[in-house]
Amino acid sequence: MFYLSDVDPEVFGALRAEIERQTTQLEMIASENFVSEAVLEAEGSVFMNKYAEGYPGRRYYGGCENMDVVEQLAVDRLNTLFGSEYANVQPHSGSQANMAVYFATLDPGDTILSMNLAHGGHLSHGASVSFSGRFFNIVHYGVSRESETIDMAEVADLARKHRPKMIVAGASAYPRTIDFASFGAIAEEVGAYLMVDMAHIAGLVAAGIHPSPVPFAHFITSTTHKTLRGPRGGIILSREKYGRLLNSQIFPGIQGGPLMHVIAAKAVAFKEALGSEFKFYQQRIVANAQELARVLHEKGFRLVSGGTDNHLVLLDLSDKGVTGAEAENVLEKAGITVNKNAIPFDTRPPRVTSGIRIGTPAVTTRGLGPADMQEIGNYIAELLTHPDDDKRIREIRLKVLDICNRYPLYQARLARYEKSSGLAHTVPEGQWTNGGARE
Ligand code: DSN
Repeated sequence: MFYLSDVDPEVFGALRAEIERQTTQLEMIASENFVSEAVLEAEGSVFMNKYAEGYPGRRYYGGCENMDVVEQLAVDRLNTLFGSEYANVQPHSGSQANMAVYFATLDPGDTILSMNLAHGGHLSHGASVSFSGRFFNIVHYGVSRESETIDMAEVADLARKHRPKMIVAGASAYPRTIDFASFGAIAEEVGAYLMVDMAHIAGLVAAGIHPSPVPFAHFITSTTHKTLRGPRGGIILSREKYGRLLNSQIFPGIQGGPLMHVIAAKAVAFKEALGSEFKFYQQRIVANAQELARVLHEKGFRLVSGGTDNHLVLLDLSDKGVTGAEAENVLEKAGITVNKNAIPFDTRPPRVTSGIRIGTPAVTTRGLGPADMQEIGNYIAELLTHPDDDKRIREIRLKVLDICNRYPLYQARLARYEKSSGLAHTVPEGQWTNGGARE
């Protein structure tokens, strides 16, 4: 067998280091998660070798019968999961899912009304540095200064004034429930399409914990790797009547061959999401985030919007003498991984920020519950209050390691990596071997 450790020790070294990092730190980046072994197996498979341009039953290559099986499974499971009529599982990412919807429905220069990135929106919703901001005329809504929640009156006013062809709802740093029904009513009133990008909350929606956008939106996009806990990738949901348009916009419009190994992994993840445990998992994500919010609030930290309804909390550090960047750094030293994040009306630049975003999907996958959140909340508060106290940081790092040991992750994989290192090549020099693919 040609193990990675033997063929490419440098890549293997990085892989080993990464699994060690993932297993010995508390992953609290709100957009990340840990997939199951079954998802990893499907993605790291010979599905990778196949071209399958087209759609099930209508491919541009021979030999696609097994591709048709996995793609159809993914589509059917996804429609069952969200109660949608049409699903496309080929987008390589959330950004490309969004691009396909825009390109299928808008002309360059058309107006999109979407959430401001600085208030928790997303790059692909019209930021000037993204294709979306370059191709279209963007008008942004934001959150109200008082409540720090989406100001639906402002959304309605802007929609009436600018008559956008599309309204986009969805966010990447918004801790509250999004009112998709109101967005739908505003879109209908002004004759706009409504696109909901539910990437962050897709798992909560699938489990019925966040209201579904499916009854209200013309188009729904998502990634598959956040709360949904699948492989990295994108999806589009819609009504059957838009199916042909969306299919042709993904392929050949903006993509070539679908990543069939990723689609196989998506199919597996959707099956897992249809299972009875998934709802419990999503409920626990929210319970964990709310417990974390409670502890941090009790310790004197200000939470944007006062708390959370979902999987993340946004912490305002502007009165704490520590920037978002510094906070990210000190937490990382102690083994707690988060990201600096702008808070609404932030006065600091995006590379510094006054906030951090903390999410619970990955630690919940690991098995942590509200009591652990209490412990972690206390550590976060201590670290952010004493960011220069190296002794304290080291002590907390050990306590974080202890939590990680209590909730092990990818143990069988780790053991396999141990075994697979140090094997010698068995092929005579100069002989063509296909790198072992024929074994
Ligand atoms: N980059 C993702 C996030 O962290 O929220 C959104 O695509």
